[in-house]
Amino acid sequence: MQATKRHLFFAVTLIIALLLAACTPQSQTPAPTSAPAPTSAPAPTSAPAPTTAPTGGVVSATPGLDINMILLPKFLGIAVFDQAYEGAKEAHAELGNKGNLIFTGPTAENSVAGQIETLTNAATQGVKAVMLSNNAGDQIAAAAQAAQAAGVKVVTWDSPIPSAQGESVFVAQVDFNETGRVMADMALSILGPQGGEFAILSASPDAANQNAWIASMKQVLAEPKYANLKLVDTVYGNDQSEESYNQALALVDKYPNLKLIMAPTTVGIAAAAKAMTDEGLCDKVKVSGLGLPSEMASYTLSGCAPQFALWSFKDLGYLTYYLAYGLATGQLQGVEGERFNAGRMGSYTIEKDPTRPNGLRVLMGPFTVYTAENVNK
Ligand code: RAM
Repeated sequence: MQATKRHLFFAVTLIIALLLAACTPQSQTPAPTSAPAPTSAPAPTSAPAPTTAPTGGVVSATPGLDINMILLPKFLGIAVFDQAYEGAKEAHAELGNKGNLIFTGPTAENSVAGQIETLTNAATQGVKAVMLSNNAGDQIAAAAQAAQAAGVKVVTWDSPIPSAQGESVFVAQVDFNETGRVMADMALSILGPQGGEFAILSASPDAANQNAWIASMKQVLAEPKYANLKLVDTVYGNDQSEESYNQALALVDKYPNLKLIMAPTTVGIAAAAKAMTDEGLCDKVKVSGLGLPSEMASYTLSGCAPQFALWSFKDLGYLTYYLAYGLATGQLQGVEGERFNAGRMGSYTIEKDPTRPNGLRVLMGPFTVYTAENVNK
């Protein structure tokens, strides 16, 4: 009798799940972020979701399960990671996960060791998924592999594990090769065809995302169109405001003809813009890169940082949570071609990461390029 009831229950649950799946939008294009569309050059690059729809269904994860999940940023105290946590919390509530969503991270000074430690301890703390923005390059791969072996899914977001070892899937905010082009286009647009000297102010030397973006920018710079843009140096402010501020000033001292600082980090770009503003250098040295509108608006309106780009970190946290929940509950296997629903963002496909030899990714997008016209919208 009990068994019959259980069968009936499962059958009804299955039918409801199938009906829900049928009603869910199947679009391959991620919903646009709330950020406004760019209103002036350079044109935004589109980072569309994969267009080849693999056969098979779209997995809509059964809500209400009970798993503990960790959202692990590079370190605590960066605004965009708090935004990602907001998105993850939204998904956590939507999915009715009875377990805990833990937002934890190391300090900036202890980022590499701290991230490795959190991964290492995850399994014994009853955690089933760690969502990692990797700040440790491949140094974290062994800990990630050990965590996976102990039953913890490791989903990266924002910054992947370069070798993909120990990583189930990477949620790519945008296509990493596009990032290089977006930055090159902003530099060209700011400096004009006559170009000039510019330098990169990056985050940490182990940050896989920044390193990949810098590499892709260098490739783009080799094209004839960008011949007058002369990259003179790459320095690191470790995603710390004061260090980035000092590095920006040191660049100006070292390169008297410097015309632009390109910072592919929200911390670095805001610090560089503040440094140029404080020193009255904005007429001589412009700032661009990847920035948070709320932190950059005054510098964009003043003309110091005429253009910068970003994506929605809230959406990134939300999408990452949906994927990690599906994997950690065994409803997704984490294989190429698998499709899943991510609530309000629609459906996504796990695909080969074209920017890393052995990785899998889910591509979010799009980029938004901000200028004086849309930075306050
Ligand atoms: C900083 C971090 C983050 C990066 C952004 C653009 O907030 O380095 O990883 O994605 O900049």
